[in-house]
Amino acid sequence: MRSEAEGRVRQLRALIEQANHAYYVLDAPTIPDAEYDRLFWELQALEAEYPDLASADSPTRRVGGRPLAAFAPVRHRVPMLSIRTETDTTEAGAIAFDARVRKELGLSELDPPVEYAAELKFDGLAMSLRYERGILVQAATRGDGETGEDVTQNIRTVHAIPLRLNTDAPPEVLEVRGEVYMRRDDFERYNAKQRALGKATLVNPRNGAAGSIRQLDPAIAAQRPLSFYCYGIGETVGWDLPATHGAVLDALAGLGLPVSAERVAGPGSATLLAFHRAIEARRDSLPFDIDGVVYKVNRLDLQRELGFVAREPRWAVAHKYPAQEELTTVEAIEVQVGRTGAITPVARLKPVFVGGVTVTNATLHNEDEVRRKDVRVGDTVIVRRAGDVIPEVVAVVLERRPMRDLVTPLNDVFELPKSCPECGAPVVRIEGEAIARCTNGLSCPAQRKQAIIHFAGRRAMDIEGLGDKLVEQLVDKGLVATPADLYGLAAEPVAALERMAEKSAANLIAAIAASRGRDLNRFIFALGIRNVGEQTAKDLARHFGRLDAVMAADEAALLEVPDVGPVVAESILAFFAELHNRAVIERLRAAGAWQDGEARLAGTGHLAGKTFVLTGTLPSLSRDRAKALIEAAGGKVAGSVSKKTDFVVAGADPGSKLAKAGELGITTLDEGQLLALLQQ
Ligand code: D41
Repeated sequence: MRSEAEGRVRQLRALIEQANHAYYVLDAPTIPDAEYDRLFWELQALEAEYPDLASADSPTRRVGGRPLAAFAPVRHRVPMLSIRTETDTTEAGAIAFDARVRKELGLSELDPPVEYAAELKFDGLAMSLRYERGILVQAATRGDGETGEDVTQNIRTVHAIPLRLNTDAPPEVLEVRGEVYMRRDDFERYNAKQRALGKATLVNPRNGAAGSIRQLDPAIAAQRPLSFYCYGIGETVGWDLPATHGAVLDALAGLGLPVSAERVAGPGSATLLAFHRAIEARRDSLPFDIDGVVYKVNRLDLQRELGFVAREPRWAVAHKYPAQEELTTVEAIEVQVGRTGAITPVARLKPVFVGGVTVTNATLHNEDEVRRKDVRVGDTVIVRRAGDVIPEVVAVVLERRPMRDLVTPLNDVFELPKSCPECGAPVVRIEGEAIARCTNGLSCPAQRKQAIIHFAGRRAMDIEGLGDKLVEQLVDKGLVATPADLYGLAAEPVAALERMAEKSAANLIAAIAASRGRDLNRFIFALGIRNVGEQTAKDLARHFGRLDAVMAADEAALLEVPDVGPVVAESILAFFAELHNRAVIERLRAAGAWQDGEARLAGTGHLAGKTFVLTGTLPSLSRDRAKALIEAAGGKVAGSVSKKTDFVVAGADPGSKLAKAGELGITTLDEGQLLALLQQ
């Protein structure tokens, strides 16, 4: 009995670790969650029944043990050095590093380029993992580099970290160094869950990772979704050291350790520069935060030759990108009125350089967010600006809240105004909606300005040179009240505006004139109908062909358009029901602002009335081509599967749409079957 159990336990551990590796390291799950749970429960039951079969490397040990009173100190047998930060954040950083390395190696211009490795600089918590004879025996934080803290219990809860190395001949000792971090999607999901439960949220992924590892209660750490990437090694005994850094990482990956694929090796500073550029361009689309890239001399013998100064190796450097989060103070909290009347609280900030620009305003999203984050005037806050996203206040640094607010806690607490700050009309917040709105529509000058700014936008009528500041003046001076007024604008009064002159006024008038005759889809988008974005505008233009047909459509006719549902249809009907809007459109028609196209109404062709949904990659047809063929035959293509769907066309790697089709009993087609149907 016992020997049978022993065999099964070994088998279960292997199966579970294999599944863990596939899921957490390779990002390619091999077994369904339910199956994983069954294996896990079976293993737990066997270990409970035969306590002598329990072992430190069992996956059941990942769920967190007893809370600790304090972490025990761990002396690193090979110190964890720090990494020098290249001060020059421009591209010159890579060139300066290469020049230093060459000088220290005594190389001249005639010598060949040094080979480098470049990798990401993960923004988390540095760790040292100690494997003895292939088993994870200890995990320690970096601490001061000499002595860290024993966080083994918490690290066992990180599923990306193998508890046992994947090899039959494990080294006596292998210390792996890397960074524990939290993926952005895991961070968002965790916070959403906490918010729903009314519990504390994490400030950012880095704090999430560091804070979780430093939790004394491993059961709490176990609930935090953490990940890990290796970037080096510490002490090794009985391990065949590869010749290069790149080969070390490859070897670690071979042992089942998570190693990022985002790394390169190659000659000279050109390799480093190219990597720096390529990653900077993709920084915001990576699934986790990085604060830079790291350059390392690839050959370990050269690393040894270069050595280190003051705990920093001469053979490595961190080249950072502009920080995406900074501290500053809130000088005021005001509200902004958007195009659709949405009232958005905005923090006016002491100017701060973040994400590559100087930021003076940050959105607070809505009333509930201000309350939840408890942002008050005078507070020190963390501001985040990533990519082209609007800067936002991430959190308040409560330790720095001015004393008066601690004594009188309600000082400067934000309250949403009851009336619109621009026009004085009542502000209402419909139940169940996060956003409060000014009820005055286009009679509100703020909404009018935003409507005109949107109308002129690059993706709408694309009127060059008509920016926010100019629109503001045009509306304030009474020169323009609606988009239609733009087409009657004379050069003279425009030239008299601030920061304008004869030439710039003439250019503006010319740009307005040049926007006449835009395609219908752009014009529909430019109208700024609520819930009608660029894609819906295109769908409407393609379906109806002429604006009059869109305006005349009733709900049933609108619902014929692919991806138009009841909410969008309602917004469109409400917009055209507004007499004011109709009057503006008539004047825009007279100005020749747009050009009607050809209607491609569903209703003709042998697939008339049939709705298709595409999912996955088809072997030969592109998505656009498949859509065009279906529409040419009179069918419609929608984005999501519903009871209205007639066919789901599925290619490789289909999404949840295929499963939904199965649930609803909808016919699925492959590419061949679709083509046959089109030919009929
Ligand atoms: O991704 C990182 N955060 C990272 C950190 C990395 N990719 N490489 C690193 N390399 C080193 C040396 C060169 C000293 C082995 C590091 C760190 N150090 C490091 N992280 C925290 C302190 C030092």
